[in-house]
Amino acid sequence: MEFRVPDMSCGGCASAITKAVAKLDPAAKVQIDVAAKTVKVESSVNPGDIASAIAQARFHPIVIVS
Ligand SMILES: [Cu+2]
Repeated sequence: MEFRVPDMSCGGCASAITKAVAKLDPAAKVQIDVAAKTVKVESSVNPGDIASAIAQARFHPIVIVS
């Protein structure tokens, strides 16, 4: 699945998002491109729940590929 996170702007944001996803699913693989503002996640958790976890870290993710 892939998300666009427009309010992600630096490595600190990226690590906060990675931690938020890992808290929900420790087995998730997270790949972040800060410049493109995209977050790719490999996880068996559904995209809505991953988006909620990212939102709880105070970002505003948009699902672009589920
Ligand atoms: Cu940042």
